[in-house]
Amino acid sequence: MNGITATAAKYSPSESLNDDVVKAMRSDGTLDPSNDPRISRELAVSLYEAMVRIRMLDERLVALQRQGRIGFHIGSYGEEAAILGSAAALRPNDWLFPCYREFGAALWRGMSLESYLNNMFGNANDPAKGRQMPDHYTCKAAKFTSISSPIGTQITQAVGFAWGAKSQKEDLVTLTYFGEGATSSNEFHNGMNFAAVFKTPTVMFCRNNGWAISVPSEKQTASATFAVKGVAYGMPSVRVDGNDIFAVIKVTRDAILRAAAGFGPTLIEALTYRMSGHSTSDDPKAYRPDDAVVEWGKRDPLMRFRKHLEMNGLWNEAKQVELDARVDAEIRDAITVAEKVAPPALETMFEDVYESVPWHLREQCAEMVAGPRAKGHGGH
Ligand SMILES: Cc1ncc(C[n+]2csc(CCOP(=O)(O)OP(=O)(O)O)c2C)c(N)n1
Repeated sequence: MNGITATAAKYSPSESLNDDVVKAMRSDGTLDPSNDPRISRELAVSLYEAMVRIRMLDERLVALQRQGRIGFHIGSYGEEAAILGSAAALRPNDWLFPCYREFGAALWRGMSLESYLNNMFGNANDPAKGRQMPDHYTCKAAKFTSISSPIGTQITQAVGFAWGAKSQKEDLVTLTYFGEGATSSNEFHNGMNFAAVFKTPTVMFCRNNGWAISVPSEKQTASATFAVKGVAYGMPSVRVDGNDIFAVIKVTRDAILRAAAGFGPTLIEALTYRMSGHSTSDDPKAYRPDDAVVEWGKRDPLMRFRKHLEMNGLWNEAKQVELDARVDAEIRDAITVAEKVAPPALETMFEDVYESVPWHLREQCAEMVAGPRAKGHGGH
């Protein structure tokens, strides 16, 4: 799928952790040979294009929310390299157990833009049938499970799924995303302990984006780093520059191959930054000074990636202008289509739970469909 090859490495938890942060991109446009994932030029350009696409989607979806056309958006502005780099390292059979910021990974794995936007509008074609908030998409074909809003629950799901696959001798690895705030959850402890004890083929991908809504990462833990937590559970742990897509691919690929070879889980702490608010329901100006945002803006993953491609003759201004226009049109067209689709019919609310709907729910459904709430609602 991605032209990535490497051999699996076995290393002990304590050996794995040092204060170094894995980086690949150098200011002269070259890659550090020891951390170079050696991906093809085509893959690098596709990843850059995907990064631009999700950045533009983020901007557009925030605007749609502000215009009252969708109810909510939770984005990945600033965290695109961590998300796309890790998704690009997966093999086709591997599964993703997401948090809620990784729509870029779902799109990269094959979820269509149309399907994503159907969920954002909660329309009749939404795979979640409009029963979830926006940004609670799912795509089985992309091996991308549905979003877990309760913090950390996807971690135990990923571990259980991997354990099941291991017992059935299936060649697959699960990768689960979570923020550094989720390392304070019970699910993190349960998942980490079980994964390490049973050596499940799981990659624990922590996006340390500096914030858990308004709680800064330095107040989240008394540990020196988030990666060090993995050592206590007995698994190799690595810190990576989360805004360096090449380094992210390298460490994630190593962890996947290690897991697939039967050596168990790895914890990855990707150092990145949440450049916008937690979601469209949040105003970070209430708790965060602008200086850090300005500082991290200088390490913007998209800008760094573009610069690297330009220095290697793979990108230029004309290509950028063409890409911006193409992606803008693609997003606009897809929004126009998704917005026109009617909401799910009200009675669909009663589907998918009972094989035969009990009498009292049938009665409630009939009452609702005949009642005033149905007026003007799609499908009635
Ligand atoms: C069990 C639970 N408690 C609280 C919340 C409310 N909540 C939603 S997101 C969030 C912060 C999560 O921060 P982090 O894990 O660092 O992820 P990030 O949003 O930064 O990507 C909280 C507390 C929740 N969704 N679930």
